[in-house]
Amino acid sequence: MLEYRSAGESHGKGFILIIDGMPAGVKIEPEKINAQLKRRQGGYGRGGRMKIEKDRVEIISGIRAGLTLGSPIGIYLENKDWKNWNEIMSVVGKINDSKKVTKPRPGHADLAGILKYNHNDIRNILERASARETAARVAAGSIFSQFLTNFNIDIVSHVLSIGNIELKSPEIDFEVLKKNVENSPLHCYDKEKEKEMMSYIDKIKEKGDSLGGILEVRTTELPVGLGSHVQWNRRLDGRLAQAIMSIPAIKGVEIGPAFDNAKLPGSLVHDEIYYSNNKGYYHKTNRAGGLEGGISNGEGLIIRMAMKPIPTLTKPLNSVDIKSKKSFKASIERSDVTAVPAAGVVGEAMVSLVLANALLEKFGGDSMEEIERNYNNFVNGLS
Ligand code: EPS
Repeated sequence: MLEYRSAGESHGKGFILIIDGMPAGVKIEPEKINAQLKRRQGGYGRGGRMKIEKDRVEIISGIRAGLTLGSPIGIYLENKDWKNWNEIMSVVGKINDSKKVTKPRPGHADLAGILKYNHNDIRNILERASARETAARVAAGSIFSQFLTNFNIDIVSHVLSIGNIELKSPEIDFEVLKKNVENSPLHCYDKEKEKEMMSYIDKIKEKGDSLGGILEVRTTELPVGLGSHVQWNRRLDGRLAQAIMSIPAIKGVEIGPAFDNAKLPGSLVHDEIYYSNNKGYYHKTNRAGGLEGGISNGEGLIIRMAMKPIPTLTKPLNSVDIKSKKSFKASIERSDVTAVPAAGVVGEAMVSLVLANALLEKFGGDSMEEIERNYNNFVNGLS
């Protein structure tokens, strides 16, 4: 089983991550990880923190001469902002009462977190709840996607809406979509709509407010047979939904056009099955989003996610101070206006994790050679 864990706080020294269960002999290029980290840091609408951070990985273990060893992969990711916080975040010493955060922000983990963990300083919750942690996920995700490349699986994300400015999910080839989205400030395939979204972000920023949106993650065609219908927790759709919903601020998930499909009769929803000698079984449509019965059906994956607006507002909302129990208006100076494009990069990482895991379950082995043998054996045996 492929496992990923991280440790780290937003303004602490940095993040450490461990990936366990990666087979030996997978080619890994650290610069590809750094390129993904850069993509996550970008995207129109990010705030001041991203000017401080320059995310790059330091690989500690598990990779030698560009290939995985089969041992745990350890990675360190520095927080450049730590130098401004090392006193407040110090491992030793005492926290001065005046430095404690006592004003919970609506929409954050602040209040539920301190009640659950019995803290009287909200910083003890917000530091780990911060979306800074998603940088570690993206670093790990790049390792998973470099593994998936060996099976011709590529992943892309793109923005379908920012606030109420929206686009249709496009009927275009994966490669065309990827090309259109590359170097686009909002990871958006339509340049005109993108301009509209950007000026909307500017307008909302002036008002001290924030925006959410809808994103889509797509993959190239997956091998048939990942996931299984036989047990609830082996269904790939359920596993993907859990992984996507674990991204901070993601509140909805949809596989294929699920919510539109729900309004239509079945005859207009289900993908008809065809066969040809060179392709084998195939579909002409992909309204199932690449999954049937919790199993990949040979088509590409299409998964959408809804992100709520970032809850750190410069515009105040009602809250209660946990020390005085008095009402106050919550406000905070530094924040992103929107992190929807960045969430897409995190979505790609989470999809990579689930797919790499499912692929290893199906074709498992300890080395790339062994997995490739198993994979080819299965794929060549399909009739
Ligand atoms: C975040 C608040 C902001 C974001 C941060 C997530 O950071 P700060 O409190 O330091 O201004 O920039 O995101 C990142 C640091 C990142 O790398 O994505 C929050 O409260 O979740």
